[in-house]
Amino acid sequence: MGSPRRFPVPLRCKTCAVLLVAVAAAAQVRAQTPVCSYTVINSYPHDDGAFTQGLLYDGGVLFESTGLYGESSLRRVDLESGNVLQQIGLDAAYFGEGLALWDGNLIQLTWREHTAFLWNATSFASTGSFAYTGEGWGLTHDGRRLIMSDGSSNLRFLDPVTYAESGTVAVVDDDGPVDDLNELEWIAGEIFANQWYTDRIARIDPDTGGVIAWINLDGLLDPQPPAGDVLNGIAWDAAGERLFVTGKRWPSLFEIELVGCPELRLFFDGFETGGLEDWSTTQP
Ligand SMILES: [Ca+2]
Repeated sequence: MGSPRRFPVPLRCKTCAVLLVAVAAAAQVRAQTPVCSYTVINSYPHDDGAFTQGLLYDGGVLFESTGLYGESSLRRVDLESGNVLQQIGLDAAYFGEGLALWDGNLIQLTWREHTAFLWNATSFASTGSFAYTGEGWGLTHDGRRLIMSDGSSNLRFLDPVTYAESGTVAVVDDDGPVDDLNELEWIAGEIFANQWYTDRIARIDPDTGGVIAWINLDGLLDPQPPAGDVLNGIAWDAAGERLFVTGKRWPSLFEIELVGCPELRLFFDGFETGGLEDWSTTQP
């Protein structure tokens, strides 16, 4: 005599149906990644020779890292005029990339040279360097960890003192993994990331990697820049709550406000029960 079935066949089929509904519901959650827009608050001059790869705002000025071999630089820039107040060039063997400010040092990544340079943020004097594996694209920090992109759909977390990698998060939206994550900015509990060769910025939940919303910046620079001179450069004035964006060799840098977006993570009282936990079940 065979052992009795745990469930009668009809119930097992019903269980399958419930699972299918659950899968469909999860897909529905992924299909709901909001896409929001922007309005321009201010427009400022930007050096159209600056191949922007890293941008941040601190102490009333912008710091900028520019790329290309033989043209890479570190700059202090006046916001209002766009004038370059201070600049050093990188050796022609290095292609400048992401930029973050930590404990008085500017940390500047390089694209394929596996080297991050440390510069005194006041004097721009060299204060060291460290090595990492893979490519360097964007860099920011959340107050306790450096956050780095490498062109993939993963973001890496690095210890800001030892530079050891402490973890990664896979970034996904309704369409799956989000590749080509580029320049980064930590804003009110979220990671903002340019996606290379698009006019979009992803707002990423740092815990789950889920894209909270896309910001569509289509049409921000008019006329359209030449191919390759893409949107890249996000800076946040935390004190003034001002968001700045620009692009590679763009003649303008814009202060924008978001339109039709979900509230920023730390500004949203209902975050803890806001349903973002659903993302943890939809990551590949
Ligand atoms: Ca930035």
